[in-house]
Amino acid sequence: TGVKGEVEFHNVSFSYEEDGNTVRDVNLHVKAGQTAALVGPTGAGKTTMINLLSRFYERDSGLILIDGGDIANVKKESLRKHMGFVLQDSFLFRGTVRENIRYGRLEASDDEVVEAAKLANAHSFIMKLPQRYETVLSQDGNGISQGQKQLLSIARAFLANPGILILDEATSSIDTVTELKIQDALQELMKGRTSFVIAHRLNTIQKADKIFVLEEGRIIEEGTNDSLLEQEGFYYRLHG
Ligand code: DUT
Ligand code: MG
Repeated sequence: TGVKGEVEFHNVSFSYEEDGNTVRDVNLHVKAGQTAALVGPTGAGKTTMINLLSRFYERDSGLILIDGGDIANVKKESLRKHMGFVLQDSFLFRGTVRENIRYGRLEASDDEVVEAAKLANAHSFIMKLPQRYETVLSQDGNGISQGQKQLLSIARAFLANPGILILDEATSSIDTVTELKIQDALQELMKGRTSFVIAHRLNTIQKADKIFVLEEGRIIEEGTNDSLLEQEGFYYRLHG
């Protein structure tokens, strides 16, 4: 995959506008292969942290390191090649299912696309589409459900085989069967990769190696589910 996936933030601050800080002096360390959960109220800065790690925005100060190297010294395209994104609004484009899974990775064979779709639990629904892998999707994925869109973005991530995964868990309701397929595929996808999960499901949060609790751009607590519950702080009041 190219990177081991150790991630560090050192005194990182950022704001979208001149005034106010959206992310304030954040420090975090996630070892290669670990799962980090970002939790906290709306507007706390969870998505912004991910935006900074993937350089959709540039930090104002501090350091962000991957495997000890400053991400500011890496081309954005090379940086994102090592990252897989499974987001709430998975980004589909107008094109066939196959093209959407391949996502510009022209070297991937048709067999590899199908293999990735199978790993993502997406193959069976794809085979029921009118033209199967050749079915043309519109940008908003007409004719397929929210959950199926997520399965496609998981297939894309399997094919890309990134060292670092970014997951933004759905808050919208997805039918139980698809939800189980998503959970099962994600568990497999996360194996051996550093994962940052903007977590809403209690189950995901509890299983994380490290939970970071954000409030108003700061990390106010961090630890495992057990250690945070013991602390009886903010996390305890949210989830205890
Ligand atoms: N913000 C902006 N401009 C943007 C995005 C966000 O000013 O383009 C502000 C809104 C909020 C703060 O930054 O006050 C943090 O937003 P973020 O989206 O990071 O919060 P979140 O923790 O991801 O919230 P949610 O749980 O609602 O997704
Ligand atoms: Mg967000």
